[in-house]
Amino acid sequence: METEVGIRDFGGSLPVDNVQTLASKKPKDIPNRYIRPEVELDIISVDESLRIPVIDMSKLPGDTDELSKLHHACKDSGFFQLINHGVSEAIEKMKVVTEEFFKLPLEEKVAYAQPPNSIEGYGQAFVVSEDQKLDWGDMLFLLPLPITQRNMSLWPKTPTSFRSTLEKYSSELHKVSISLFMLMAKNLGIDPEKLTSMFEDCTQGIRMNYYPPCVLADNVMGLTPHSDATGLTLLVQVNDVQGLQIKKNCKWVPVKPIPGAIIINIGDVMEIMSNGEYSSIEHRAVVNSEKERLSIAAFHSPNLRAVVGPLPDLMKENGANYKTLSSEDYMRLVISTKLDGKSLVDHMKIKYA
Ligand SMILES: O=C(O)CCC(=O)C(=O)O
Repeated sequence: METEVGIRDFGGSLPVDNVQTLASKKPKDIPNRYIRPEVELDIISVDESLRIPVIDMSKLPGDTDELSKLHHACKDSGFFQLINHGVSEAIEKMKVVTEEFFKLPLEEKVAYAQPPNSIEGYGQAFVVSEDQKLDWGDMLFLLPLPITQRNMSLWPKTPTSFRSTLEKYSSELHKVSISLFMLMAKNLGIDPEKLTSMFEDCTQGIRMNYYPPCVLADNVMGLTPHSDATGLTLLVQVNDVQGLQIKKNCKWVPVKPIPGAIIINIGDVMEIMSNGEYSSIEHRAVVNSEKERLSIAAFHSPNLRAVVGPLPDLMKENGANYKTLSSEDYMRLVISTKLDGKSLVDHMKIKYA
């Protein structure tokens, strides 16, 4: 019998030290691989007008003003906060088990360590060379969808409700993503089926991020600036410590999460499929000097039978602005490339002379 290929077969990250353990020793000197001299020079915006839009899911799809607000959020901002989404219970439970998992002793967490050459499990992502700068954070990355591809040996058994909670979270967030894809298709003037068919049986990755405090918080980076390689990302901040920043007009704008909201961002795939009508946005996570920070990102990517390229209905008279790759080749490229701003989507752009 032929075995189904999944993104966990496409390679992984090089093993690196556990940052939570390093931070717990409260070192005065932070190893050079974490030090990013450029971070101190970055400009942080205090401009309130650059705040990301808020979309009320309970008003959709009926309220045409809210629908139009969603369209502009996807076009102009690339990020928005979703309120009244109807999945609060699943989110609150997921936050609890995530915090409990990262509180476990290291010996228990490493039972779920990334196997060699795999992106799934407890560890770090996108480390592709020995001299690359490292992020000040650890993560647990799992692939709950497609269900046939789940590697249950990497799903923590402690806390005891972790698995059932993640299962529910995965299906609830997937449903929210499908509702958003349908609304976006409506706003883009295309048949919703043309978009949702690629995401109904999507590849869903859930990354639980743990950023320990750092004495040199202004010189390290929790998560390197990047845009997400996915269709849509649904992010929740677990505890009350801010750290997400998005890039606008060459400045970094801190995002203040509304309690209970899901932060949604357009991924590179959605930028490519919409032929540039929607745009993915570079973002990063900074570290706090005193408090740990946790977040959970749910990435929704097209199934591996799909193609990643501009949707024919959106090419209009000007043709394609991006190349087309099989979803499988696209995912292989994503996994083998280090995070670097919008470099991946730039690579996919067709540059006309
Ligand atoms: O921690 C955050 O707020 C951002 C997380 C993120 O961008 C990611 O996991 O890709």
